[in-house]
Amino acid sequence: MKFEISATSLVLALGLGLLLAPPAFAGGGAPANPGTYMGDFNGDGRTDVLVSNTVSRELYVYVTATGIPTTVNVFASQSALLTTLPEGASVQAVGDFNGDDRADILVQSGLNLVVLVNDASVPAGNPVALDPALTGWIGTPPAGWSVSGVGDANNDGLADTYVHNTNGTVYVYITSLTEPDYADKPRGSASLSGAPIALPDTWTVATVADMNGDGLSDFTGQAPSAGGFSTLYTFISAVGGITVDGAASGSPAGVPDGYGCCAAGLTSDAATSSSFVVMDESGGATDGLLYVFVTDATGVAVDAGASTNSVTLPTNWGVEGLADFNNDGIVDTVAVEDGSGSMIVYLNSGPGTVSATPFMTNVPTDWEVANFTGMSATTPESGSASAGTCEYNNLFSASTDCKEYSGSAWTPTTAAASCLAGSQSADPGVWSAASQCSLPASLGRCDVVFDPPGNDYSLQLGGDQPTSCTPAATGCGFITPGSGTFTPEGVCLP
Ligand SMILES: [Ca+2]
Ligand SMILES: [Ca+2]
Ligand SMILES: [Ca+2]
Ligand SMILES: [Ca+2]
Repeated sequence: MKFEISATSLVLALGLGLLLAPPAFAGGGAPANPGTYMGDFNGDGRTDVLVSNTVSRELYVYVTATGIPTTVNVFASQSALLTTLPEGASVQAVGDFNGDDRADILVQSGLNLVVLVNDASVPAGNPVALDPALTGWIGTPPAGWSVSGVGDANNDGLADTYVHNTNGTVYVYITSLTEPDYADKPRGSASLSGAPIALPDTWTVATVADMNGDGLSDFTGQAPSAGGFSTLYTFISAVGGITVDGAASGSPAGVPDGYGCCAAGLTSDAATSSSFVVMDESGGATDGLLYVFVTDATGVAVDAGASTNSVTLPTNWGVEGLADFNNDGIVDTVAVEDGSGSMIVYLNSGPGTVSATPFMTNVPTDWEVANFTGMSATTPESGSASAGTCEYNNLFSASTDCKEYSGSAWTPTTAAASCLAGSQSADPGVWSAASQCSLPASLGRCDVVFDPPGNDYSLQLGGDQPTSCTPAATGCGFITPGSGTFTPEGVCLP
């Protein structure tokens, strides 16, 4: 990985000052996090819904029927159980990673980001299925990084993966189908991927979507509340998808406190830029209200005249996301009732206009619409916090290595002491409070998990040794008192 941040984008992120006035909403309290993973799993243009069993970890797809609105709105004959995830694995996103117009599933297992590929050879009308021969691997972000969303950052028809870390750095894995050993399988490209920006570390990534309609996905950052509202800033992608067009970027609006943010999509026939939708989660007088910020053609400024209230959901109902269920080019609103599992789609014909509300299905007990995307006022982080890093001369491998102290038992004090003490195989190191190693051209990473856990750490191996990965992998296995798990894909790509 490269972590080069352009000077322009940094200035842009840190120089924010011009904020639009927040909309006049009452609000307060912490927003909930409704959201869903949805996509077109059978390639008919209608969005289908991925659900997961929270106990058995099975993944199931409800394929949306033609003829909405009617009384039966799920194709039972095409809906199917796709797979059972390993323990600890979770769905992170849905997108078309191999360009066959069928949705694929991004899963995180350990630190690995794996793509389960939808089988495009399934004949029309048959149950959707996965093609295990095409399973891909996007990359292995270090602990502390989490998936922000997916979009097509470089407009090549393949979904790309946005991740961010607790320091605010955003990184985009550009998907390739031509990487060595991964022909036809989705794989993060070392040469095409990169970091478009470092947000201020108190910001979150609110949404990933093509906001200005140029085919390149963009992302919107959200500031913490400034008292009453929090600022959004939309970073418009430049060609290639891993740099920001600073002149085209801007702040569309502020989100009132108590509102969940944001789901994005096209909300009218005439629209070329994406709108974004926020939801009142405050428990106050307008609880459940959806408000649609319609953007102008730039995608980064709100068209105040076109922005409007949408539906107000009943108590106990939550928005699961926005997607086009009837293939008319306008996103519809999916809502699910807590407890009953009843799923309804509000078929939208404009930003504030609902033309029908067909019932989709009942999601059974123990099943939920798979994982999270869509609205959030705060972006959840994964991985254990790092107590700091140590760069040192590894006497075993004769290389400059870096160690991240990542376990729960480390404190900055104990980790610094460990670093400065060195060991039988290392000279005393140079301690840093930074949470991430930043060696260039690493050979890979060694994750060491102790039993009982606590003093875990990760090593970035071979910072300046132009040798192969093999000795680094061997060195990983020598680490005592346990053994490490070597991956050639750590903080840096080879
Ligand atoms: Ca479909
Ligand atoms: Ca696909
Ligand atoms: Ca792409
Ligand atoms: Ca764009």
